[in-house]
Amino acid sequence: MAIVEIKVPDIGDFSEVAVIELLVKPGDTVKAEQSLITVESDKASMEIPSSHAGVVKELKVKLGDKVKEGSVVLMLEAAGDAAAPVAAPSAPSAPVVSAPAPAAAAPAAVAALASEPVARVSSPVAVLVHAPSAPAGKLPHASPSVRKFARELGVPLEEVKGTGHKGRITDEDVKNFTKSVMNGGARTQAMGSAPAGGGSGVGLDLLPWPKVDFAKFGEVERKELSRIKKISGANLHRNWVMIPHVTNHDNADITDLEALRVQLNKENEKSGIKVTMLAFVIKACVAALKKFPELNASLDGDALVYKKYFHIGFAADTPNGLVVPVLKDADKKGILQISQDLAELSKKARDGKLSPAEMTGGCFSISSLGGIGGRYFSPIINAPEVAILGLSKSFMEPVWDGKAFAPRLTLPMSLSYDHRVIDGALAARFNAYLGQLLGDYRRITL
Ligand code: CAO
Repeated sequence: MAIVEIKVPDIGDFSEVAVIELLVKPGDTVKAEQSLITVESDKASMEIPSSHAGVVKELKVKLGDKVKEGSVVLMLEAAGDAAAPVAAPSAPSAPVVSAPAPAAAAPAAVAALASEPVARVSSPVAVLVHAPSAPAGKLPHASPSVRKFARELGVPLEEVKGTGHKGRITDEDVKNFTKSVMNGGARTQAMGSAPAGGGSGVGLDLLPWPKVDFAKFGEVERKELSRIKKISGANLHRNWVMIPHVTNHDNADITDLEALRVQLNKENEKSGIKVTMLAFVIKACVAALKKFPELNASLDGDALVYKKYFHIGFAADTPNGLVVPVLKDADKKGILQISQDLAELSKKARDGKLSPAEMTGGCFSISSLGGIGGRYFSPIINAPEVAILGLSKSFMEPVWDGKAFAPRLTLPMSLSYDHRVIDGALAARFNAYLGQLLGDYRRITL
């Protein structure tokens, strides 16, 4: 058994942050990746996970302390092979960044839906979501672990009175709220929800999740979801429930572009940079976003915030689950630079080495399953973005050119959009324009 120092990992852009919560105490047994403390900057709060499993010997920080990368959080008697971190290397370099959902995520139109427990997933995390640049406003003041706890119980945090420092909501406040509801407290009235089957249109009145003892029917094995899956699942759930999604499918004729791609890769063989279709699509999307700026925007209450920058997120499939690295300033980069950035970010994603800064700030996302297969799908929008483009595997099809059928390479594109912001006609125009650009890449210069 060896004593190891557990330090604050790379926390991205945050230089000094305050410790606002101690999640463990001396004597506690912790697992690798378990959260130890919560720190908070003016923009977001983060839980700092343990790089090792073991028993907490001594805390080296107290509430209110300022810490930065490298600060010692605690001394741990490490279990097993003491020197080596048990956790996947992802944990220290990518702490969970949690922040109150920006107001954009809950405009008035969905207030009723948002007041349902299922839609109360209010702690976006770095894995998928931007750290909000807008001030938190009237959003509840609570740490990620309290938010998680409230989420598990279906407690609406904005109705809980915080008794902690500066009105911060504590675990105890959430428990007390739950008790008061169990005892017939005011929540049902406060939420205006009708009794089951009452048909007020406010509640979802869903049946409870089926509880099945699967082992009764055959052999089973139970495995915890990965940390990334848990985090991205909560975000996907919120986005799916709160955003009225519509998906518009279209095709792009990429016959000529594919020939250019193959040619480029031949010419650049020695450089080691491989160009995939995704790089061309990112560049074309930037041009389409410039032409249709509503897709490069976010909802903020009753207003739209138009972004003048072009940071494009792309879904990356990793052994631990889905993450969305963000390729910054795609408008200022050429195809080769974009390809290089894509390769670097994808590798970091697979190795669990993305920093929070590399996963935040996106304006529009692309989910490409083109390297795998399938034909059209409905990607879920990455809030607070308002649209996401899904790409499937290109295929050859006979296309009538006015005189005869010609074999053309076709890229299936699926644009999911937030119907509160984007009308069907606009989405169709966006896709058609994108198709034109991909069909004749020279148009991108126009
Ligand atoms: N049609 C046909 N082939 C395609 C293609 C397409 N649309 N897109 C890529 N390919 C090919 C590439 O050219 C490459 O071919 P070679 O091996 O012959 O060179 C191969 O497929 C693999 O490409 P890639 O996946 O390595 O590279 P990429 O730039 O296309 O994608 C990345 C990078 C990170 C997006 C991808 O690896 C990935 O993780 N995709 C999964 C995303 C995902 O899970 N989305 C679902 C999220 S839920 O909405």
